[in-house]
Amino acid sequence: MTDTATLEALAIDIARDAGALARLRRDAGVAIAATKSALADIVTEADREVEALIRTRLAEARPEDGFLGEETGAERGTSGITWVVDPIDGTVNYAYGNPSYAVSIAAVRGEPAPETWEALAGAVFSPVSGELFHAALGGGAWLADRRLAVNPEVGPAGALIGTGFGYDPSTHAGDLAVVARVMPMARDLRRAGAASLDFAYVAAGRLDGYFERGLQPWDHAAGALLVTEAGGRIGRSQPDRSPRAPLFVAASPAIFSPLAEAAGLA
Ligand code: LIP
Repeated sequence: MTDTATLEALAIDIARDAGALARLRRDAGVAIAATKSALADIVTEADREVEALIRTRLAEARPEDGFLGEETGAERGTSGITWVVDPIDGTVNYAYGNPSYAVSIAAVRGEPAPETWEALAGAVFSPVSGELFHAALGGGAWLADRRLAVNPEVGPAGALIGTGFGYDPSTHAGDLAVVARVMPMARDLRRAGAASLDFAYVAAGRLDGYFERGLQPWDHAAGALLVTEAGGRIGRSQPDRSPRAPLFVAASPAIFSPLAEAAGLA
């Protein structure tokens, strides 16, 4: 039985190397390789190269584990553990040269389905800032060697809340309607463009809460563990209760319930 600290250390080690490659390729100039679900949903050659590095290193270290990556899809393993990977989260930022992007690597136990898996360890590495957020189940959430905790309370000016919008333009009106419902509790909004960093910032107390509809498993696998290990709460709409893409809410206990209600978390 692999302990979670071993998985966390592997995620940290590979995230650092993957992030170094991503930054190297960014500095050399980025080529858009293709569009995916919508014109705005792009993949760069670096996304593919970085995921290949991560996949190779994981296969060398733990050949019996499964893999679920944004760019190369799923491969089942035999160990009961699956690695859920976003090689460059914040791809549009990356393509524009905006520093808000991250490598997100998580190890989960059970079926590779967000509704049922148990996150065991994760690392979110921001190559430009050099910040590496990491967590292991039961081991706390950390920024390097500093223990993280969500904000215990919201200030009198209101909550600082992160959000995001999907690539499909037809979803934007609905997203903006939710923003209008959330604004009365907010001092301001932030839109980082990389979900894994939004989750990490909630865990670090840099945001009081975050919500977004339409995240993919690799966007949230590591970040959600950071939040819960930092004392925060995670809510996810149930797919059987809405045909729409799942809604995620991550927040300190101080505002989770009002944010989840305003965001429409059934
Ligand atoms: C992105 C998320 C972001 C969301 C974007 C996109 P990607 O992931 O991190 O929060 O708003 O639409 O899904 O595509 O850069 O890996």
